[in-house]
Amino acid sequence: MTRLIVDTDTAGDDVFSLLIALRHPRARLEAITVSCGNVRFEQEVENALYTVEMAGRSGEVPVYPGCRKPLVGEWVGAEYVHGNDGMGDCNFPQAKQRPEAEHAVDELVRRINESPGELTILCQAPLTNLATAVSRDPSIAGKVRALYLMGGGFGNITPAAEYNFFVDPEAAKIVVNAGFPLTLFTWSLTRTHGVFNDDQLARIDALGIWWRDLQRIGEHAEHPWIAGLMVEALVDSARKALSEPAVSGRRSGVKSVHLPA
Ligand SMILES: [Ca+2]
Repeated sequence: MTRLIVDTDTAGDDVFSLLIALRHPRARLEAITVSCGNVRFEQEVENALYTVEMAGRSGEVPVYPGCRKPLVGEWVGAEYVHGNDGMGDCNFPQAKQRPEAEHAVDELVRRINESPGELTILCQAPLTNLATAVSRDPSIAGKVRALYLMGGGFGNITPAAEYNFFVDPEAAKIVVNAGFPLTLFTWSLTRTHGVFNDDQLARIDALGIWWRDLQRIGEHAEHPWIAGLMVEALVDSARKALSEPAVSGRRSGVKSVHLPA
């Protein structure tokens, strides 16, 4: 059983990994921490709460609001990609579960210290929360079981800058050099390998479920294997990428994977 914390700037893309974490039988998602990122901060929090509810886990997984702006630079949103609500302008209803009163940074420090060597952290947003947490308590870098980051690689903002690193480059520098047992999944990697193959697409098509409905996976409890299928696709992609990296190396314990777009 993998004990997880996911740090997210919840928009439609982050919803997929949250759903996997919420539904996978071998994952225990213990907390969601929200960072500044894709859309207006309060909306990101609502999107995370709505995702928990749609996964049928309302009230079971706490959502902690974190840093509302980058460490140094100005916040840059991505509403032009995700819609004003971050969910393709679906304007979903407010979830019953409400955000926790505690700050995400406090919770990261507390939870990692309380379970040394136990927690896997997945960061899929600008790294403001984790950078602040490890600046406050550098010992947490040596206490997580694994840290997975989505960031870097060829850019989707500039030719050299991927969004998460672009929005808070100072935070990225702090986290990458903090000594975490880090595996980095770049934007280039997600564009080339983070996709379903033909066989997996055929199995989904056979269900007669529209693609958009996959974002409401909680309503398809009769097909829980979809979450497994998504994991399968991601793990398969990661395995291929890790076995064929164009660039790899170690830096402060970093395993970096960087494939051409
Ligand atoms: Ca994200």
